[in-house]
Amino acid sequence: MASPSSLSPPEVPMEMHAENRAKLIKALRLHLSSSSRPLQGFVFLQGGEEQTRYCTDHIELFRQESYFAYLFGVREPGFYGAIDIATGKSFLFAPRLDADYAVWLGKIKPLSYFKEMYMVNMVCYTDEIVGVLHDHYGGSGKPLLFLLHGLNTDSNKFSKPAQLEEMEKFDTDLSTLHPILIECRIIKSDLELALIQYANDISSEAHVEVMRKARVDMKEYQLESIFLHHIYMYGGCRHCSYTCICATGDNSAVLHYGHAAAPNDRTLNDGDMALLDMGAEYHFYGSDITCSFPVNGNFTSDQLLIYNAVLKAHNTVISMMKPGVSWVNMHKLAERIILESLKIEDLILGDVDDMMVERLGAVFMPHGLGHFLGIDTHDPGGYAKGMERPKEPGLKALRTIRELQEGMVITVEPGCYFIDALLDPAMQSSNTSKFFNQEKISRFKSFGGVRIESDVYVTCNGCKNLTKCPRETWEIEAVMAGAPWPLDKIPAHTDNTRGR
Ligand SMILES: [Mn+2]
Repeated sequence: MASPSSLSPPEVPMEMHAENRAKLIKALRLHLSSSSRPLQGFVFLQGGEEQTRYCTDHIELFRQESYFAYLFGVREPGFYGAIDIATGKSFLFAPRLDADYAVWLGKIKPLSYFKEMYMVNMVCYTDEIVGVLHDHYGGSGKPLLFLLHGLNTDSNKFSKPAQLEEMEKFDTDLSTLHPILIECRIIKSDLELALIQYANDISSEAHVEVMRKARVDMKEYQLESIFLHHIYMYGGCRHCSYTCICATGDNSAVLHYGHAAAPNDRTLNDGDMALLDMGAEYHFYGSDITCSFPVNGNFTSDQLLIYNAVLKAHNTVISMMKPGVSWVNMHKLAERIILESLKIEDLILGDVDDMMVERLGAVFMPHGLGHFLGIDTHDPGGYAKGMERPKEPGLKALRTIRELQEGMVITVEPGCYFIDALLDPAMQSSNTSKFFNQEKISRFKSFGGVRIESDVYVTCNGCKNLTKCPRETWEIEAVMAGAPWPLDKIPAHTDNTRGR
């Protein structure tokens, strides 16, 4: 039987993490020399800890902390890692497991296993950290540890610096490492890009599978289930980058639908739009893809109108992306294209420049155009120190305001939604009520929304879309009617059995 997938999980390139470490040390040394500081000390990170479900002994499936994953690729919990700034030498510190581990959780691996697996210079136990780092320190006095402390501008939470009982035996620097490590993570290497591409490939294929199998009267969670099965069964992806958003009907106007209190449990109705935002993660690197389509397989004229407005914004932005382009301008461009399309169809009235001044775009697209993607779905670094978040509606939701640079991976995800909580006040406000064709808009009250989201890599003179889903409405209708994807791929069996 032919596999429903053309893919198989690629080998994990551990040398990628050695490259990541080398990149960090190079940048850190450059920074230290430029501020006339000695090239000594250790980058010192604590990996993630296993968590239990509240007070129980139910252990949640562990996923490594992202900065630790970036530098060391370690999948086990309870590790520490260090990199010697003077020599570039890398160290891992493994927890000493008790004999019971071997009974319940499997053979206890020797340190040599981790040394080989993770391609580091030395592996010791966590209770040896103080001794090992003191032995290897070339400077005088206490060894200096560069710890990770800084703000995540998406969550507003701080990364937790490594903790150690005997931290008083070291000098610590809490401010240098974080901004430098973030700059490293923003620009992807070829090996990182290959993993993000794979996560995109398997997720794109899974989205197509969902389109093919979606039927009226199914439940939203069945669409989620088809996706999860495909990425795991054929892609080896045990984790998603984020909780699946499988919204249909008016749920598709709920931007982060799918959470525990809205668990993808609605029945699909004839005439609904579906908005499916789902992405697989493979060896820590993720994808973030949204497809929107009519659940019955055929677009109505209203659905065509909204979908094509969003698609035009998506395609135009991608056609403009290259190094040096301002992301704020791309966001405004997407807003303008959506507003122009709504105006052509008389949903809104008046001058689009005036609408832009009043920030009308944010009524239909309250979120930002896109965000960095990598080990985290919202990869860090959107705002470096000193970059100020815009205050205007819509723009304040931007997760980055940087100019594009070669090597960035960023999502392009314009959307157009009919959200009562935004539309009602805008239609009553003295500044914006004049723009709305109340009668036409009311027809879209329970429409929900459309989002089209692709993951895009910025090249030296343009960009490359890593996502390979059907996007044109006729492509979606063809795939939902059973056509192969890509459309020009003729299945082998049609060659001989359908002779003409
Ligand atoms: Mn996204």
